[in-house]
Amino acid sequence: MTLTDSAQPKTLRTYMSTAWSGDGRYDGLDAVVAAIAEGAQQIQQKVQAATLAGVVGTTGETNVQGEIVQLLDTAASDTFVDVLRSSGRVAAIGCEEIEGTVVVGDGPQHSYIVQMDPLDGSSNIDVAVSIGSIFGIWCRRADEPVSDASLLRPGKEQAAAAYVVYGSSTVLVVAVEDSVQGFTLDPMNGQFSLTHPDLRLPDKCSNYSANEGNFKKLDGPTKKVFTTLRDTYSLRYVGSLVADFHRNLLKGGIFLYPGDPSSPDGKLRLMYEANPLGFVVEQAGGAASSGERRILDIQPERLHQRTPLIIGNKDVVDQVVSIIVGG
Ligand code: AFP
Repeated sequence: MTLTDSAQPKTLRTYMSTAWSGDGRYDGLDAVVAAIAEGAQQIQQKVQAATLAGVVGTTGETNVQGEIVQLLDTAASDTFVDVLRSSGRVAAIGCEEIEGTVVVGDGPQHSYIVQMDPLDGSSNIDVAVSIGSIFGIWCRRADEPVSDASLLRPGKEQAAAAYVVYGSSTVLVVAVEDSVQGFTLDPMNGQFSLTHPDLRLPDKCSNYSANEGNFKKLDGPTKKVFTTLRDTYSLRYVGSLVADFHRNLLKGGIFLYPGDPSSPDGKLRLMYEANPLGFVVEQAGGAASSGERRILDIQPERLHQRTPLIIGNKDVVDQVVSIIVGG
């Protein structure tokens, strides 16, 4: 079959200019998402060429989380800060790799706050496994000067969220209220086009994604969660949150990274992992919980705080939470 012009999928820019045009809620959001797409295209090229260019491996430093920094972590952080600054619409950025608030603009047009994990799953780079980037986007409060406090907003106040998975193809997923759209990068022309319109979680949960190697560290109720899931679903675990989340969004599934008695808050970060993906999953009909409360209701206290995360099909998230709460 020949692909006619009318069968060509919409580009990201065309999609945003039609779907968001004239809607005051999204004023300037297209510039922020276009910046994320531009950064993703640059990172995709760096990821593909990393081994040949000699930029795999570590910088020899640890980040604010105490984790080993990969060379590409730093490149991705610098790239996304640059493109978001150039968008002219972002006031401040919180970033996994940067301890404090990055203030990039304080004018009236700088109306968005972005929280990001520029390269998630980076320990998978050296072994050619899928990795990702994650973004939570909040509207800056009117007339508020930018400060550290501007970043400590609950996830339910997000205006939008996005993630990129750098896998066998590079896919950008963008969510705003009641809408989740997936765009695939054409590496030949650098354009993202709409390939996964109106994403909704399938009704049936097929998979669970969790680090089974942590089983012996878990408390009794959480062990019960794992054994229950094992009895019912297939295990699929990449070890890159974005890759695991994206598969579950498309196929139906639940991802969990719970706390344990030695790390009650688990491993994942609230502001730039759990909140953005929590926003995406809710717009797609799913749910995200810490086990104690809805992720998007958590009032953050620190930029880099961690949270347990249970995310995916709502019925299974609810089932897991009831086992944890029931003890
Ligand atoms: P890295 O960025 O250090 O590879 O960590 C990835 C991650 O933050 C998240 O993407 C994974 O879901 C999770 O950690 C995997 O953690 P485990 O290796 O403990 O299973």
